[in-house]
Amino acid sequence: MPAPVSGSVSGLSSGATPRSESGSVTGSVSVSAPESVTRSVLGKEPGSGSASVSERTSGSAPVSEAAEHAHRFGSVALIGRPNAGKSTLFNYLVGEKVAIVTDKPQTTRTGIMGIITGVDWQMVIYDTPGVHIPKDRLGKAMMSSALDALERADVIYYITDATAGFGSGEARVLEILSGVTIPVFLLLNKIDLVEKAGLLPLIDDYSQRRSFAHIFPISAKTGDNIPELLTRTISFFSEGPRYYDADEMTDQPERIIVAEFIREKAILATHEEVPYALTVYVEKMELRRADLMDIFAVIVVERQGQKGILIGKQGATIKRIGELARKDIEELLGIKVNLKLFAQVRDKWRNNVNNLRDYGLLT
Ligand SMILES: Nc1nc2c(ncn2[C@@H]2O[C@H](COP(=O)(O)OP(=O)(O)OP(=O)(O)O)[C@@H](O)[C@H]2O)c(=O)[nH]1
Ligand SMILES: [Mg+2]
Repeated sequence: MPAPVSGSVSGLSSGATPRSESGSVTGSVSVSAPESVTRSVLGKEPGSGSASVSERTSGSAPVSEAAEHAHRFGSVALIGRPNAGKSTLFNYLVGEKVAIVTDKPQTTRTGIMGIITGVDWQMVIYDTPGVHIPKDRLGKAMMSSALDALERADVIYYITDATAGFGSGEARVLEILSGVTIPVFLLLNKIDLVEKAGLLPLIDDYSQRRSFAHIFPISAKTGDNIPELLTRTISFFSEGPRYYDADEMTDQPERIIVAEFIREKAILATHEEVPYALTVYVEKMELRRADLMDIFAVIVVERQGQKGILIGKQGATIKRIGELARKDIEELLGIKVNLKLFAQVRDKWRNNVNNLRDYGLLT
């Protein structure tokens, strides 16, 4: 495992997307674009719920080069406060929407594995739930899955929201990272929203609190500085084979991604405590014809009142959730979808271990 190098900062010198930085890359590595492959997302057994999603329309990465170096392989874990932009960055790097993203904190509830493949490198990346103080068993499970991902990584990306200063939430993340000896990159995210001059005091502040292998101001939304981030990350990887096919994006079963897409729309359509009190599971995915799939899914809430909010006046809210989710699912699966949503009340499911297991939130 390479030792952390003393911190240096990329991408503050020019207004445009910076080119790769000079000098301090460890070893020699060529970074090439993730291979762009298009094929059916359904894989071998449509609707089985166990096939990996495998369509890729990536365009986010640097220019292709011939493979001149030994192939490298490594893994990266994302960590950070809720809402910092971990899932946005994860999707950007994977090149497709796999993780759901909302403006509400604690959106991600489990670890999500993604695969990024270049000509002579491959990276496994783990999205994680945001670091927070757990209030229930779900929160505890979320924090465990965040910590688990750190154990499996060669490099850690600590993502912070550059529009916010250092606070107690960030202190909690640094506490978690205090025992970590693998390289930690600090990513100051959302720089599309801040003046670059404002980043310098922030970088100074963070650098005094911990030593980072590297600091990158980035935008997970626009991709600013992400090619440079990839180059530097791969320079920390060891020689290793390609473990996954170039067109694999994740090991998440389709059934789980479908449930997550529905949850995203349900979170966005509801307010106050409802987004946190809901979860989604897919009951059935069944091909009716080669080009049409029936999907039956259940949105679980904790109380009758929440069910009323979820359904809305004359069913308007759940109908809207279904329409929006269907579009994303059709894009994911590449076929037409008939989506049927049901609402169910399960009292205190967030504190019930059996419920959490049933909903795939606890292993
Ligand atoms: N402008 C801007 N918005 C961003 C950027 N990255 C993320 N966001 C927004 O920030 C919000 C939170 O993004 P997520 O990716 O869900 O954050 P997260 O860290 O995964 O959050 P949790 O899953 O709750 O831990 C969403 O509204 C994103 O659109 C960025 O680089 N620029
Ligand atoms: Mg997330």
